[in-house]
Parts: sequence; C-alpha cells; structure tokens
Amino acid sequence: MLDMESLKNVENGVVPAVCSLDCPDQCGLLVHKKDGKIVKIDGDPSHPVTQGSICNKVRHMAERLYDPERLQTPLKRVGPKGQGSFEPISWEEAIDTIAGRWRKLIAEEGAESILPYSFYGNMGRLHSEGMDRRFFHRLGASQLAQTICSSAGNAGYKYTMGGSFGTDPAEMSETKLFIFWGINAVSTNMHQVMIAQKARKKGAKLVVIDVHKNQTGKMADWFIPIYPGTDSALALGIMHVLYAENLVDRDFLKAYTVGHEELEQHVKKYDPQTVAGITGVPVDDIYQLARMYGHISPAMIRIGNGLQHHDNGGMTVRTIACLPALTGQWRLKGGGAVKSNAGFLAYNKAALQRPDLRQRQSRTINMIQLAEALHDAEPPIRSLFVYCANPAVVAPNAEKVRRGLAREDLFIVVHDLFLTETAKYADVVLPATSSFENTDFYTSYWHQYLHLQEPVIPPYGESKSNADVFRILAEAMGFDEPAFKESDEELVERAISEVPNPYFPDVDLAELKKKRFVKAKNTGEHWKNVNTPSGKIELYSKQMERDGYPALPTYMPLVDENYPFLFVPGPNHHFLNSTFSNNAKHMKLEKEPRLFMNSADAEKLGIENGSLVRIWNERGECELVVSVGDQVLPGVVVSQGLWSDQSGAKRLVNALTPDRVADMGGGAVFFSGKVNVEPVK
Ligand SMILES: Nc1nc2c(c(=O)[nH]1)N[C@H]1C(S)=C(S)[C@@H](COP(=O)(O)OP(=O)(O)OC[C@H]3O[C@@H](n4cnc5c(=O)[nH]c(N)nc54)[C@H](O)[C@@H]3O)O[C@H]1N2
Ligand SMILES: Nc1nc2c(c(=O)[nH]1)N[C@H]1C(S)=C(S)[C@@H](COP(=O)(O)OP(=O)(O)OC[C@H]3O[C@@H](n4cnc5c(=O)[nH]c(N)nc54)[C@H](O)[C@@H]3O)O[C@H]1N2
Ligand SMILES: [Mo]
Repeated sequence: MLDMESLKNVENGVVPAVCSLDCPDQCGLLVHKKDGKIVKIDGDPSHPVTQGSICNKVRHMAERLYDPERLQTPLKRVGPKGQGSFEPISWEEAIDTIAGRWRKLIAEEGAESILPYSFYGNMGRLHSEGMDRRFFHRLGASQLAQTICSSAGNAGYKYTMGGSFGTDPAEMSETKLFIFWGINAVSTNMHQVMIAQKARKKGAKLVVIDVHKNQTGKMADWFIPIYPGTDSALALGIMHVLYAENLVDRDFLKAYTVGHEELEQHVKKYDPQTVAGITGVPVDDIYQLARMYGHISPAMIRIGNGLQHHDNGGMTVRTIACLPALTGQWRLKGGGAVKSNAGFLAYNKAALQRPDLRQRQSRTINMIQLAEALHDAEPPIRSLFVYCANPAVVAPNAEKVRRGLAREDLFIVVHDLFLTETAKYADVVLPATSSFENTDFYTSYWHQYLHLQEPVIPPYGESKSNADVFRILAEAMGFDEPAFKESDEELVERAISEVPNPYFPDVDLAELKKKRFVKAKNTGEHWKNVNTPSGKIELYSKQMERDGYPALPTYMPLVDENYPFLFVPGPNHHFLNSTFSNNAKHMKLEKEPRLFMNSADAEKLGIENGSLVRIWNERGECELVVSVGDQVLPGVVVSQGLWSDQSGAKRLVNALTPDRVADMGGGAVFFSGKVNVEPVK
C-alpha cells in the first residue's frame, strides 16, 4: 500500500490518480513520475470499469500540464479587454484588488451585482462545487443555474424514472441489443463502446440513431439517420408498433408503471407512416427497429447528451425513457437505459456547500443566457468570477457574450490553468492548479464508482486550487466562519458522511484512501421504487401536467428559424469541450474543423468538397472547410469541436448557436439553430 500523504513527493515511480475531465468514463489512472514530474499517464488495470484503457487526450496530458503557456502567476490586464496584454502581479495584489472592488460593489450596488460563472472543467466536487459555493453563499452573490450540459434531459428522464438512475455498466456484458441514441460514444464514452464490442463478440447487436454518421455510426450493425429534434416521434412510433403487435410486457406495465392504458391509446396516432414523415426514418425501418426492440432482450438504450441539446430535449428524453418499461427490460440484467447514473452517488451536498451561510436570498441567472444577463440584467451584473469554464467559447450566442465581457464597467476575474479566450477579457487572472495537484473526490455519472484523488505533484508555479482561492478570498472579505477554515480532507469527510441517499456507499475517508474507488450499493432494483410522485415509472405524469407539459410523451417540433440548414455543432474526439483546443498535440491530431454537408445540398449550392464555406445567421458567422458526402441528411449540417479562434480564424461555432431555453430544466439548445451556407469566393 502506497503512503497517500507522500504521493506528491515520490520522485520516481508510479502513483494512482483519477481523471478529472467532464466525461462519463471517469477513468482510474496510473501516473508515471520521473525526477518529480509526470512523464506518462496510463490507465489503471485494476479499475473495475475502465480496466486500464484511457483516451488519447489523457495519455498526452503531461504535455498540457507542463505546457510553456500554462499560467504560473496572477496577472493584471494592461491592454484593452480581449486583446491579451497582461503583467504578472503578486497574489497579495490580486486578492487585494478583488476584495477591494467587491467591497465597494457590495456597498454601492449589493452583492447580487457579483456573478460566479463555473462549470465542470474539473469534476472534483470540492473544487467545482465545494468551497466556492460556501464562499458565494456567504457573499450573497447572484446564483448560477448550471444548465449548459444535461439539465433538459435530466429533467425529462426524471419525470419518467424519478431521477438519474439507470442500468449498471457492470451488467452490460449480458446485454444483447445496444441502442446508442444521440451519443457519439466512440469519442465521448469509450468504455461504453468497449463493453458493447465485447458483447458483440457473443452475438449482441449495436444500433446507432444519430443525425451524423460519425465514428460511432460507422461501427454500428445498423446506423439509423434521423432529422434533428425528431427522436421522440421515433420513440412513439416504436411504442405504436410494440402495442399493435403485442410485444409489450403487460405484467411489468401493471406492476411497476402508471398510465400504460392511456399511453396505448395515445400512441395510436404515431403510426409508422406519420412518424416516417417527421423523422426521415423509412416506414419499414421503423417496423424493423420496433420488432428488434420487442424481440431481443436484454436491450439497453444509451441515451446521449446530443439529442437533448434541442428545444424539445426534455420531452425527447422523457419519451425515450419510457421504452424499457414497455418491454419490461428493467427486470433483466443488462436491460434498461442510461442517461446518467449520477443519482446513485449523490453525496451530502448541504454539508459540503453550506447554503445556510447565505444571509439573504438572491436571484438565479441561467448560465446559457449569459449574453442577455451581461447586457440586460436588472440590477446589472458588475463583476464576473469565472472558474472551471470558458464561456467566451462554450456559451451559446458567443459573439453577444463577448460583447458583454468587453463592457468596461464589468470587473472580471478568471481562474484557470491557461489564458483562455475568456481570460483575455479579465481584469485579474489567477493561475489554477490541475486536478493532479489537489485532494478531491469524484463521482461518475455513468459507472457507479466514487473515487478519491490525492495530490500526485506539487502545485505548478504559484498556482492555487479553487478551494484555496476561496479560502483566501473569504479571509480577505473578513468572513470568519469556521466553514472557511476546513481543510480539503475535512470537506471530503463531510460530503461523504450522513448522505441522504440509500445507494451511497458506506465509506469513510480512511477506507476511501485505502481502496481509492468504491461502488454505490444495492443499485440493482432501483426501478422498483422510483422517486416519482406515484413511486412508479410514470408513462402518464400528473406532475408534468401541473408543470404545463402534456402528461403523456409527445412529439414537439423545434422552433423554426428562417434559414435552410439545421446546424449541429457537437464536440470532437481530441478536445474536451474547449479544453485541449489550445494544446499543439491535440490540434494536430484533430487536424482542422470541418462542416459535413449532404452531396445533394452541396450540388445545389455549387459547393465543392474541401472548399471553404461561410456559415451564417443573424447571430454571427463562421468559416469552415466543407466535407461533402452522405454522413448527414439533406437540410442538416454538422461540425465537430469547440475550436479556439485565438489565431483569428473564424471558427467560433457558438457565434451561431441560439441562447433560447429548452423545454425543461432551463437547458441549452445548441443543436436547434438554423444557418445559411455559401461558398467563400
Ligand atoms: N472526446 C470528447 N469527449 C467528451 C466531450 C468532448 O468534448 N470530447 N465532452 C464531454 C461532455 S461535457 C459531454 S456532455 C459528453 C457529450 O457526449 P454525447 O453524449 O456523445 O453528446 P454529443 O457529442 O453532444 O452528441 C452526441 C451525438 O448526438 C447527435 N445528435 C445531435 N442532435 C441529435 C438529434 O436530434 N437526434 C439524434 N438522434 N442525435 C443527435 C450528434 O450528431 C452526436 O453524434 O461528452 C463528454 N466527453
Ligand atoms: N456548440 C457547442 N457548445 C457547447 C457544447 C456543444 O456540444 N456544442 N457542449 C456544452 C457542454 S455539454 C458543456 S458541459 C460545456 C462545457 O463548457 P466548459 O465547462 O466551459 O468546458 P471547457 O471548455 O472544457 O472549459 C473548462 C475550463 O476549466 C479549466 N479548468 C480545469 N480544471 C480547473 C480547475 O481545477 N480550476 C479552475 N479554476 N479551472 C480549471 C480548463 O483549463 C478550461 O479552460 O460546453 C457546452 N458548449
Ligand atoms: Mo457536457
């Protein structure tokens, strides 16, 4: 057994770690050190789910950690906002500047004029939603609704299944039919692919339903292309056939669901002819898919994030989540569905985040409406503190976001490892440690393991962890509550004890230090007692009716914008959102951003494969090299990757995306925007 206290002092050797990226796989890692530095990162073969394999992004992580561009000291801006002229300053000056500005703002305009903006650049709970929350609660700052990733789909899934509880990946060796629905798993959930590949060797089938025949579609037994935002219609068409051909499990429906009779009546109108007209999936294929789903079990649907980044994303996931109950898949090992399994590892949030430190209520700002908030919020936002996020690239309607960031009266602090596109607008930039330099605990949202990370290298330069920055800021602001004096280990202990969640593992810090990863307990029959108002799987939901939605799963069309092409700008293989988009190795592996277009559309517009095209709408424009072929349906264009535009290249795809709010959860609709495309002359 390694002595955890000394991992960061190991000069030469191999030490354990966990990946901190915002990714379902949450891999166990082995870090190789030479002369006190990380020289190589491998997978940990003893990790039960990730079993020693890791992605290329993390394999090359050492180059990012020691990149000469990595921030080593605090900086202050000395040129115009956005331009990138900075000078090093001391931590003392940086903290004095921030605390001074904030004290003045609080006195003159109130603490709500300060907005924290963060996401999961580091999935560690202490550093992404721990000491920071304590601090901003005590400060009384505006709160941020963290909706950018999965909130629409999670809200939809919850109406059906009561929360983020799904199939255990450990049981998927039994699965006979995998449906990857709106997930580019080859790039975004590689261990899900490895599990499916193993099962395929034993005869399992893989169906992929997507708007883009990407790497994941190409490896399927059957790839089904579909028009964006129409998946709920396809799911309803499958239900139509399942009922009509008596392929449903009536015993399961009676025992464990609410509303199956209403649903049976309701889906009569979603006949394959009608559904084909909506989805672009041919009538015969709808029959074939429904029969496959009705006959092959265990069947498991991996519901991706892509299909819920739409105006109707909540309802789409709510609808697909009904399917496993219709055929009773939940009772089978390896059957069911996974959107997220985060519910099994929900920890003691109140103990970690201490909402009780908030002395008065304050408003909540939806993060996907940052552009609007920076322009029009009343009372105005006067200061933004950004950490673990890069909104100048990842937020929708990004040109408008940048115009907001450029406001001279907006005092911006950015805490990051690099001078990101957002940091260029900051008044003060603070250098952040990487997750390898911190203590933290991690909970996967796909497999069901809780992990501990101990620092394996010392802090880089003068960088500080998020928790330390907020401890120092608390002191500077004169907050003397003991909550700001607790160590990282004490925070972990609080978060994992007295957890109000029956599945959370019984584990304390000492045991977690020994074991490093521990699985959630008794997760097998979660579907028998779900956290809906009825305690059953809700095919018909009175709660939805009360919340202003149809009670039964329903196809709701996307908002139509007045341009010819639906634009789907998803993530790519070698970046993680915008992370790695500034690292030479990753850019080289990814080559260049492309726009995929159907040959018929290209021919009509006189666009040649490999040429540069201009993509535009009223929000902004972009120029990408076009890839013409049959990877997307006519009327759809797809790009991959949140590329940096620091070089001046017009690659900011979020310049085009809408900042409307999805049907549920305040979610983002990155993929429901429309654009025009024309050749660049
Ligand atoms: N390599 C890599 N891995 C990542 C990330 C990354 O940037 N790069 N990001 C991480 C994060 S934060 C997340 S949330 C996940 C996201 O990973 P995924 O869950 O895979 O989600 P996306 O890649 O956004 O979209 C998945 C697929 O949905 C398709 N799609 C879009 N609209 C529709 C639709 O209407 N219907 C259907 N059927 N398909 C549609 C897209 O073409 C895409 O292939 O990945 C995580 N892992
Ligand atoms: N067009 C389009 N836009 C999208 C998406 C899409 O599919 N298409 N996907 C959306 C989704 S699903 C998501 S989740 C968001 C993600 O958006 P973000 O969460 O903003 O993700 P990143 O771009 O990876 O930026 C994370 C930043 O955190 C920094 N960081 C890492 N660790 C730490 C740390 O410990 N401390 C501090 N202070 N900083 C740290 C990294 O260096 C990086 O700059 O993007 C969304 N935007
Ligand atoms: Mo995400």
